[in-house]
This record gives sequence, C-alpha cells and structure tokens, in this order.
Amino acid sequence: MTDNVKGTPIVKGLGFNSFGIGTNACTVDIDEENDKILRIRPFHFDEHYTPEDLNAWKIEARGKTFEPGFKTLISPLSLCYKKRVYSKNRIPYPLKRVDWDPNGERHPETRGTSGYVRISWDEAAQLVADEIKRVHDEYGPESVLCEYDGHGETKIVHASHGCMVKMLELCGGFTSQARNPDSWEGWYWGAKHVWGMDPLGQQSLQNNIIKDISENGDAVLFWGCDVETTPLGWGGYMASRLCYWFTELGVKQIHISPDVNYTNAVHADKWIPVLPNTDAALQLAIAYTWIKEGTYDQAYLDTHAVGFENFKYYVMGGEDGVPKTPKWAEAICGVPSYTIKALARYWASHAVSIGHCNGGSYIRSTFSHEPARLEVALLGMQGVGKPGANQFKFIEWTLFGMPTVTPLPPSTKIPNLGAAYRGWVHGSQPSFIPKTMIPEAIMNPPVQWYGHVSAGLPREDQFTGPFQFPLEGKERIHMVWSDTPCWETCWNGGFHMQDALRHESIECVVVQHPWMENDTMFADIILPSNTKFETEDIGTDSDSGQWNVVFYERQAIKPVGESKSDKEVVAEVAKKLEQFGGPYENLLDRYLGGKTDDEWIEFGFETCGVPEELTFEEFKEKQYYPFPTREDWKELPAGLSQFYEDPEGHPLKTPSGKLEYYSTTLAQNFPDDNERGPIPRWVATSPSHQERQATERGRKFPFLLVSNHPHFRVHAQHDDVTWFREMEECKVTGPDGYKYEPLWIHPVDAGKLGLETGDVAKIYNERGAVLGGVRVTERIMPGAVYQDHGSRCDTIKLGEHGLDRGGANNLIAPTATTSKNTVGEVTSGFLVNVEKVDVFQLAEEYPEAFNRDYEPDCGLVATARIVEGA
Ligand SMILES: Nc1nc2c(c(=O)[nH]1)N[C@H]1C(S)=C(S)[C@@H](COP(=O)(O)OP(=O)(O)OC[C@H]3O[C@@H](n4cnc5c(=O)[nH]c(N)nc54)[C@H](O)[C@@H]3O)O[C@H]1N2
Ligand SMILES: Nc1nc2c(c(=O)[nH]1)N[C@H]1C(S)=C(S)[C@@H](COP(=O)(O)OP(=O)(O)OC[C@H]3O[C@@H](n4cnc5c(=O)[nH]c(N)nc54)[C@H](O)[C@@H]3O)O[C@H]1N2
Ligand SMILES: [Mo]
Repeated sequence: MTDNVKGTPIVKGLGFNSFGIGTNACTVDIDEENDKILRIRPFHFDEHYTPEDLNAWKIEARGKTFEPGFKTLISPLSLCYKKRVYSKNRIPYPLKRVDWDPNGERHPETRGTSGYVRISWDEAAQLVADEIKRVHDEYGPESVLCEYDGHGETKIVHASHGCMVKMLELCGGFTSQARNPDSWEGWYWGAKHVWGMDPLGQQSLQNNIIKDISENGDAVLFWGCDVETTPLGWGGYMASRLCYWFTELGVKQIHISPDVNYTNAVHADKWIPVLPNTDAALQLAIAYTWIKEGTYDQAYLDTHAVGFENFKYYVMGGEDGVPKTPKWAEAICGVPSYTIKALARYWASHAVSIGHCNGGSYIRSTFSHEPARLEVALLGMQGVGKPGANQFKFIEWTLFGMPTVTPLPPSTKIPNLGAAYRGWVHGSQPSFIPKTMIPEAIMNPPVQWYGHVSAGLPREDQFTGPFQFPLEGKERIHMVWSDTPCWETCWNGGFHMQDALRHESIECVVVQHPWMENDTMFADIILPSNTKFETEDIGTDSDSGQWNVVFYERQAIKPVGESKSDKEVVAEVAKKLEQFGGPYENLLDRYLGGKTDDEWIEFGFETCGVPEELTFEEFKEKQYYPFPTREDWKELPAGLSQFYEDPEGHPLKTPSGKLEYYSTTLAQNFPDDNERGPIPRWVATSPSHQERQATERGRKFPFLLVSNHPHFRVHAQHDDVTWFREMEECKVTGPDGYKYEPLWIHPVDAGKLGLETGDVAKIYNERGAVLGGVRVTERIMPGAVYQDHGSRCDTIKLGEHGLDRGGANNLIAPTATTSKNTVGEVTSGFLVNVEKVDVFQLAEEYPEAFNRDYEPDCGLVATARIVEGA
C-alpha cells in the first residue's frame, strides 16, 4: 500500500455508471484513519490550481451569471459509499456451492437455492482453471460465455469489468455477452434513421446549448427526465443547479411523464401526465395539430427534410383511415385533448428545447424506436437548430470522450485513459450474443439477430446480419463467467434468466463480485473482488460538468476480507492455467501486459492528454490535474445551428444528409417490418409484444408499470446501503418488519384494489410476481403504477411464474426484445396487475424464504447463503 501522508485526504473518483471505465465519476476526498474510511466529502478543484489556471468559465444571460464553482457537487450515492465498502453483504472469502461437484453430480437445478462453503484461493483458482481447460477441450472456447462490461465502479488499471476477457482472448477466445445499445434503445434503433446522430442517436452536437437556451430559450420540455436523480449516478448536482438557473432566467420547465419525479416536484412549471410508453400517440397528435393549424415550419422542411409528405399523409389518416387527432391520442395516452392542443400551440409559438437524461420507459419499452423518432420529427417541424430549439442531455456530458457532447463549456482536453484501461474489449470476438437474448441463446440455440449491437456503432450496422449464435459448427454455452452478476435484476425477463442459469446445459457458473447479491447466488464458484478503496489507480472526472480532471487514486484501505481486485482475481486463474502449457503458456505475464500496476498508472498519466510540463511526481503529489476551459468556447456553434443555417454545407449523417421522415434504407433493408416501418407511427400491438391497455391482455393486467432508475441506487447497486434503507423514501416496512420496495399507486386505483399505504402487494403478470410495499400517492397518474428498478432479488420461487420478495420487477418484464429486428431491452412500461397479499400466510407457505439471514438495514446478508466456514 502507498504510504498515506498523514492528514492528506485521498482523492478518488466515485461513479458507478461508466461501463466500469474510469470516466463519469465525481471527484471526492476521502479521510482515512488506521485503515478505516472515516468519511467521503466534496473535493476542491482550487486547492492547487487558481481560477486563472482553469480559465474559469461563466455563462452570462438576461443580466444573470452562472458559474460551475470549485467544490464538487457530490451525490448521496458517493457520500454513502463507505457503507457499500463495509456492507454486511460483502463476500468474505472464496466460496463453492455445496451441491456442485465437478467430479460427480453438478445439480444445475439447485442453483439459486444452494448454500456455500468456504474454500481457499488456491482451490478456487484451480477449480476455475480446470473447468476452463475442460470446456475448451470438450466443446471449444466459444462455449464459455463471459458476462462483463455492465456499469461498475470507475477503475482503470483494476478494471471492474472484463478482466477475464482480457485473459481469455489470449488463450483461445470466448463468447461475448454484447452490451446492446442500451439506455438509449429508441434513439439508437429509431431516431438515427431520421437524423443520423451516430453513435447514440441522440443529438450529438451539444456545444453551447445551455448558453443558447440561457440567451434565447423560452422553455425546456423535460420529456421523461429526472435531473435530480439520474445525473447522480454519474456525477453530481450540476444538472440540478442548471434547473435552478433556468428558473432564475424564467425558462419554463414542462414535465411530461407518468409520475411526479424528483425534478418535477422541485422545478416544474407544468406537469403533463402521460401513460407509460404511449408518448407516440401524444406526439402524433401534436404533429396533427400543427398540420391542421398550419403552425409548423414548412419552409425549413422544404430545405432540411425529405419524406415529410409521407409522414403528413400518415398523420392525417390517409394511410389507415385514422387521423391522429388529439381526441384519438387522449384515449391512448391519457392526456386530455385540450392539453395536447395547448402544448402544441405553446411549442409552435416559442423557442422550445427538449432535455433528456435518456428518456425513461418510452425509450426502453416495446417499439421504443417509434416515440424516439417521432420526437425528432416534431423537433424538425419546428426548425431544430434555430436559437433556443435543440435536443440536449443533462448527463453523459463527455461520454466516450466525444468532445462535442457537452452543452456546457468544454475543456481544452477530455482526459482519456483508454490506453491504460485493463478491462473489457468490445468486438474482439467473432462469437457474441446480444445481452437481451442470453436466456434464449442458452436454452434454445440457435438464435439470430441483426447488427453487431455494440453501443456506438454507425447506423448502417443495423442492417448487417443476420448474425447467429452458435457460430456454424460450434457448440452451445456450457460455462458462464460473470463479473456483472445482475442480469436478472437489470434486463428483460429475469425469471427466464433464472431458468437459463439453472439449465442442464450449463455445467459451471463462476462469479467474481464484491457483494453476495442477485445472480451471484447462482454461481458454483464465487471469487470475492473488491472496491476501489482497496486499490491504487488512476481515474478521471469528465461527467460532473464542472471541470474535467484526471487524478491519481491512492489506496485508501487494505482489502476487506480475502478479497482481491478484479484484475488480481483473474491473475490467480491465469497463474493456474499456465500448468496446461500450449495456448496457456506464459499466460500470466501476457495478461498483465508486461507492466506492474505502478507502471500502468504512469502509462495512463502519460497517455491521457496532460500537458508535457506536468511531471508524474508533481501529479502524484497534487493528486489531480484539472484541464482548463477552451479559450474559444464562446465561438463554438450552438447545437445544430450550422445545420439550421446551411443544411447543404453541414449535412446530417443520413443517406440524404437531411431529416428523413421516410427512411428509404429501412424500407429497403426490412421491407416486411411493420413494427419499425419507414415512417414513424403508433404501433398498438403486433407479434413481438402485446403490452397495451386496450387489448385482451390489458383487461387481465390493467396497469402499466413504470420502472424508473432509482434515486438512491444505481441499478442493482447500493440496495444494501444502511443510510438509505433507514429512510422512509427508500423502503416500506411491511407488517413482518421486512423492508419492501415501494410501489406507488394512485388513490383512485388503490381504492378500487382495497390497498392502503403500508400494505404489501404483489405486482404480477403471466411471467410471475414480485412484491412491493404500497404507497398511495397522487405522484403517479391513475392507470400506471410505479416501482423503481434495481431492488435486490430475494426470490421465493425461482424461474418462470416465480415470486420475488425483493421487488426486482425486471423478473416479470417481457422476454422479447424491442421489436422484430431490434434487440433492445424492454424493461419498463409493460402490463401488470396488483393485488394485496398476506405476508404471514406467505411465510407459512414458504418458510425457507422467509427465514433467510436478513437485516432490515442491509437486506440479505452474506451469511444468508454460507453454510460452513462463516
Ligand atoms: N426495470 C428497468 N430495468 C432497467 C432499466 C430501466 O430503466 N428499468 N434501465 C436499463 C439500463 S439503461 C441499464 S444501463 C442497465 C444497467 O445494467 P447493468 O450495467 O448490468 O447494471 P448495474 O447494476 O449498474 O451493474 C453492474 C454490476 O456490476 C457490479 N459491480 C460494480 N462495481 C464492480 C466491480 O468493481 N467489480 C465487479 N466484479 N462488479 C462490480 C454491480 O454490483 C452490479 O452487479 O439496466 C437496465 N435495466
Ligand atoms: N441515481 C441513478 N442515476 C442513474 C442511474 C441509476 O440507476 N440511478 N442509471 C444511469 C443510467 S445507466 C441511465 S441510462 C440513465 C437513465 O436516465 P433516464 O432514462 O432519464 O431515467 P429513467 O429513470 O428511466 O426515466 C426518467 C424519467 O422518465 C419518466 N418516464 C418514465 N416512463 C416514461 C414514459 O413512458 N413516458 C414519459 N414521457 N416519461 C416517462 C419518469 O418521470 C422518470 O423519472 O440514468 C443514469 N443515472
Ligand atoms: Mo443505462
């Protein structure tokens, strides 16, 4: 461990959302004493550097000034992190599942219910190495599925995700669980076909949009957007401060969402409740109103768009005989027709921008490509790119290091530690499976799809394929190695995944993880990894929106228990594999890349873009370097202003270079696709999904579930944090003392169902049920119910038609992907019913589940599963 200079706080970046790479963190100071973390607190950028060094920026508009400040605006998710480090849920030592015997019966069917025994690191590493060798020999390397790359602590040298793939690609390969272009499914699969905007599909030219709105904007539509919540997982409260700034300026904030989210509650001028994933109907009715009233910008469309006539024909009912009137929309989306008209009229006569984090249900639900491209269609009808009218983002300000993705003043450089990153590599393997198709690929191979489905690929990639798993002549999956054990909690159709993990074809499951939670309980071998407090590393903060910084991260404490960093965990296995010679020869050295940790850190420093005159010694002493603001930032064109002024000179990345209201490439490539046709439209139901209220299923399961990103969690992370669980906001204490995941329901619906605040209810459909603690509130509109995403599984009955006490509602999300030719997730905005349950009766029925080692302020503790060696 590096010697800590007494009294000098340790600088770290805390963020949990960066695909495990060192960006998207918020810089913090950590106070440590006697190998214990005392506290985590805001960091001051001006400790070693002056405002002049930073070329401090400010936005001045309407006689007021906005400045970023020099103290980090850290979020509760960072402040609390010592509770995660010292959680009772930490895995103390390597473990083996009791009824898994590699030389005898393997009992795949008891995964998820078995207990574990303590084993040594030596035995654990040997077991994993033996299994890899056996599977390679018997079936080939493609039979090892690696699950990696989810969000994780921001780490570079001790990468949180994908260390194992770095090793396996050196000794034969593996099958990769490819992250689909998630979070922005609709933008990616839909909006790109209207306006290009590679790689994400959201407006990629973001420069100076905040400055532009401050000077010229009348209103911002928060269309499925909660900036008091979702920027917290990545950075801090900068986006929240922007909302206060808009209020100060008189920029109206109009919220369109099924719920009164945290931002809405604090900043909104107006709330327009819309039923989950029915936005497409609302959008079409706005287009209808504009066409009917002649209040859209036809002159702009003449020069900036193609195919508008086709779209107009559809909107006015030419194609299907159904004009998309506000009355038509009202019946679907629940927004009164007069409100739709009022919104349309306001928008047409003001400078309106749309702000997102990513979009909520409608961007991650069935057919999400439709509302996404309809939004672009609407923006185009009002001349997107004109002063005060753009689409912009409140988070991911420098995602993937793209210098144009920042509506705030950019720095001279975005620090890039890619060269030193020791984790996952995308696209290195010919054999891959989209994340959303894993259960099917395991249980019912072969499976087929279109596109390489790695986030960040150009639009044309969606036409490549079909791809298939397994590759021609190759075997199915027989072994799973995961460092992201939260599939069942985070993806679509978790109960289905539980069945896949227990499938007879799966002979071995290895999980490396710091905490005993979710899919970890399906592992045969568990390898305890650790948090960034326990290692030395280098990192960057380029997402909190204040300053872009690179920092040296000293080790704060010794590893907890017998844990090792993810990188070291894999090194243990590499060492053991060497004994087999052949492709495994010298594997450890090759995996380590010929450098020690210190050398990798120094290499990261040298290659990340810091000025040459800064020495490594000086950097280590100061612990950070902030990149100054670009001198010329005010001259950068705002948003899409150049396209607005000169579409020929600044074309979009669509085949025509213009906004495409009719996509010829979609028409050519998927002529039979009526779920994603060439024109954006309202798709009621179709073979892939029946998740609309006005259907047969809708009568059985009458509510649309909204499953937002949690305020006090990052997906499956932070659910064991004592400070949060103590808050009434986070859990509802049931009559049995168990802390249930809150379920919001409108008083009218609660009345019909006989539910009261504090009751426990089951949320269910034909895929299964999860429990929730009822909170009756007008913060959710009638017809919709709301339960956050990411609560830890505490499954009572496993698999299809299962029952979960933890409230992990992804377990009952649809198993099919976005639509026929798009393999995105569908995890929110689907049909459920709700019914009161008697927990004492359930406890009698399922005594084992109700007697697990559980503490209300942590949830299940690690010992809930450890039967020997504790
Ligand atoms: N219902 C619903 N579901 C959703 C969404 C929704 O809106 N609603 N949103 C979706 C979206 S946008 C996304 S991006 C996905 C997110 O899905 P994931 O990225 O898969 O989710 P996380 O929980 O962030 O996953 C990270 C996992 O890595 C672990 N981890 C963190 N740090 C480390 C480390 O250092 N080492 C190791 N070994 N593990 C670590 C965490 O404990 C967790 O198990 O969820 C999707 N699911
Ligand atoms: N604290 C915290 N921060 C996070 C994350 C986290 O898990 N926790 N996850 C991170 C990740 S990976 C991502 S992708 C982003 C996600 O960022 P977003 O996609 O913006 O997050 P969501 O919570 O899914 O949705 C935002 C809001 O949309 C509204 N909404 C929900 N459904 C609908 C709908 O059907 N129509 C309309 N109009 N509105 C709807 C709700 O009011 C909700 O609060 O957040 C990131 N930041
Ligand atoms: Mo996401």
